[in-house]
Amino acid sequence: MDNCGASDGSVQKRDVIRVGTRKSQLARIQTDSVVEMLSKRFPTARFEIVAMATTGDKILDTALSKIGEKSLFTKELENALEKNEVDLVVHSLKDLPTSLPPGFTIGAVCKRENPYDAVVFHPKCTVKTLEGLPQKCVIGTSSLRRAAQLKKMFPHLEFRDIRGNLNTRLKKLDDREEFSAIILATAGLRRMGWENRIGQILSPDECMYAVGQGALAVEVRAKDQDILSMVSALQDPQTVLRCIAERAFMKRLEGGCSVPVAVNSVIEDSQLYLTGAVYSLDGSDYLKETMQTSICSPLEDVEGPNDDVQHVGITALGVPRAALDAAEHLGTQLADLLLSQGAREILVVARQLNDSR
Ligand code: DPM
Repeated sequence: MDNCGASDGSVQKRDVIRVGTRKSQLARIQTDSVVEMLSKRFPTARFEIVAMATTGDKILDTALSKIGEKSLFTKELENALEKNEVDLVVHSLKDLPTSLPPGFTIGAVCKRENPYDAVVFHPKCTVKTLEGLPQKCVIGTSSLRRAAQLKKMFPHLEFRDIRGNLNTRLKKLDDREEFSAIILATAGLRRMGWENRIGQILSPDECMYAVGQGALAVEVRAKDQDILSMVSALQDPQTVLRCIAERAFMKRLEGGCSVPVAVNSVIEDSQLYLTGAVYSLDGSDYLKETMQTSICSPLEDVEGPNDDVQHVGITALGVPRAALDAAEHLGTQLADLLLSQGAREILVVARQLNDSR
């Protein structure tokens, strides 16, 4: 008799668990890795992957920051979730808005990869640091966040939009003489198996990362207790606390992928540290602060289980409620501090300038 594996009998009742994904190669790789982790923990469950093209995949010629739509990569997948065509969907957390539509939740945030940005140089480029590149070299990025920080740090360089999925961008870099280098997330490059193309990983002093960068999120129907409890096996408590703080910061600032907002978070000795910043488009004007909170929870979690509680769209079963609350509060407080120093004005101007480009 096959009696090995999953302790969760309820999930076993479904013959197949359907997993939705975007069609890009990176999305497929990310989804495969989540399915592999789930299969290890639930060896008798059967998974089927359903791939779909989203609006974000279809509009390849416009910079992300110019397409106001927040749910660019998520809407089609959420429709499929809602209609029970799929049971869970894998996303890069950084592509998920800080508020999900009602009925959905992020049931797991997996252990974070390296969240920092990396520089990929043109094959003919012998210099392997941004600092060392000659005057006026052109760097490709469509991220306002990356461009703002790097313009401030490396004023001798020029920055230009580059769009398309990772494969397209790398090809645009290699096949043309237009760009000396492009900036991409280290996590994405590693997952694609292109780590050998990384010339330099940017430190947080040079370029802080985007909210949620480097972490995979599993989106589910908020009421689907069986699937919620299954995916919660993938939850990484430290990653989830850091990402809740980061998302709360973004939410209070009313940011999105169309504003230059950056973060850096660290957990050390039960303290969660969050650094957050907002920039003008050219990086000349900016505000940056760090705050911390204790995430050491009392032994008894007075508030009881958190099945029904979301923190910035995340349901973190198994993580102490007090720590989740503290993380969310940290992000909100840090945003309030920056808002009191004039962050809204910086973001309003950045948004207007970007819209009129
Ligand atoms: C978001 C941004 C970018 C992606 C904006 C930003 C980069 C866009 C660009 C919100 N989503 O980072 O400031 O460079 O024009 C994206 C990537 C990954 C998830 C690729 C990348 C992979 C890494 C991860 C696109 N979304 O950033 O190089 O899982 O975090």
